[in-house]
Amino acid sequence: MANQTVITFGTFDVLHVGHVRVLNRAAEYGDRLVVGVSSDALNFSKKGRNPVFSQDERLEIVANLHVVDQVFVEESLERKREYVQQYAADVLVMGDDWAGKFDFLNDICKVVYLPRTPSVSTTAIIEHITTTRTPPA
Ligand code: C2G
Repeated sequence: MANQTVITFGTFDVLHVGHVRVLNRAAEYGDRLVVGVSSDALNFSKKGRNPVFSQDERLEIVANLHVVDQVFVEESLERKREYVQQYAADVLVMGDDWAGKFDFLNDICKVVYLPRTPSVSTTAIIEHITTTRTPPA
């Protein structure tokens, strides 16, 4: 089918290769990729800490990836149905850490879970930087 819109969601804080790969693979499911980037408040409620990069910075970074056509702020996990309808998405793609969580949207779009890239996470990068940096003299 032509003109398929794909939607995906994430925080995309401290952008790394796992993020880039899931976005590249998501884009292959359609012709247009829309990305919901978690707000700072949503991120805090999910992870109990503020992201390293603010939501405006994360939106700007993700919007500048060549596979991404449009970005918006994801304010709440509970609003997935509304976002899928608002952006007329035909396919919802998520990493498989969310496997099964969005199957209830199968009535309005195809739901696809992709395997996560192993051994890379924003949390591990923050941990690495925190524990290996040399304190200023
Ligand atoms: N991801 C991946 N491999 C990794 C790390 C992340 O494939 N090693 C994928 C995740 O599965 C997700 C996307 O990259 O599909 C964004 O990951 P996060 O920024 O960690 O997003 P998250 O905080 O899980 O927010 O409504 C859903 C949420 O907004 C998802």
